[in-house]
Amino acid sequence: MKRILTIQDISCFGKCSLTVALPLLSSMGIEAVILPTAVLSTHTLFKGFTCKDLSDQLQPITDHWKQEGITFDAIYTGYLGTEEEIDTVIDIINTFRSGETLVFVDPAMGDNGKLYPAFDEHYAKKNADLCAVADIVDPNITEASYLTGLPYKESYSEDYVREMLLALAAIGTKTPILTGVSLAEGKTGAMGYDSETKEFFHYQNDRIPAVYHGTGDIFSSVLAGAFVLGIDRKDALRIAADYTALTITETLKNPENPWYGVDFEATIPALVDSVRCGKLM
Ligand code: PXL
Repeated sequence: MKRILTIQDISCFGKCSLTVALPLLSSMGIEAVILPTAVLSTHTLFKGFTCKDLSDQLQPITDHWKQEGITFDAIYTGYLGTEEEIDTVIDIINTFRSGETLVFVDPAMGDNGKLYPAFDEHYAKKNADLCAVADIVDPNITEASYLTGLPYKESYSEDYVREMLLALAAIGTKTPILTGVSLAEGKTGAMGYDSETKEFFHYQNDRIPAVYHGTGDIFSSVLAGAFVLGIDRKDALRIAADYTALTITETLKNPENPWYGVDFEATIPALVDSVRCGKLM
């Protein structure tokens, strides 16, 4: 069985980060080892959330794993609270990385042209240091523009997407994947660039006119899982994008839908089928 270490916060209520990554990776038949960077009462869209920073626990926990000889097929990082935490995570990656370890970084820090309130440009620069050591990164256009210094655009051509991917590769990432990319009217998806073979690849599905919190974490968890399972990159993009779209469609069926996340639990059987039998969703 493949084993993945995922490093992100745990928001006790509200569906994102570890409460999404853990069930999805397990459903894909992957052992998910978690390293919680902070415990929050809810995710940060709630007013008055509590947050207990666990940065000082990261080193002792991983030191113990090292002593035990524990190894990982992949390391997948998500939302990280501070610049110091990013430095610690880079150290952890360097400690556990072997020739075969896949390092997947979701540089979660903003959307719609803006950084999340907790972050500034200095933090974004530090996140670029983390992306530099990654095999795969999957920023959205906002995050990619902060990482590369290229302008953020809401309407763009395929050339802009390619330029952004080349700039991400120039930071040091082997295979950058830009998410939330629309290459045709009514479509959305992702485009990637393999800096070793110099090939671009992409997948688009129909845009669903609804926005839910935590869908980026769903996409990243499934994509990281698909890559560690050795699924071909185009199929990995398709599985992650179609599954994310399916969770949104499912949530839209519920008139009482909770605004804090999607009903991804209801669609886990489709994810299992898709990974195990290659079935399309
Ligand atoms: O979905 C990314 C994320 C993760 N963790 C926390 C968040 C967010 C986005 O807002 O608030 C605590």
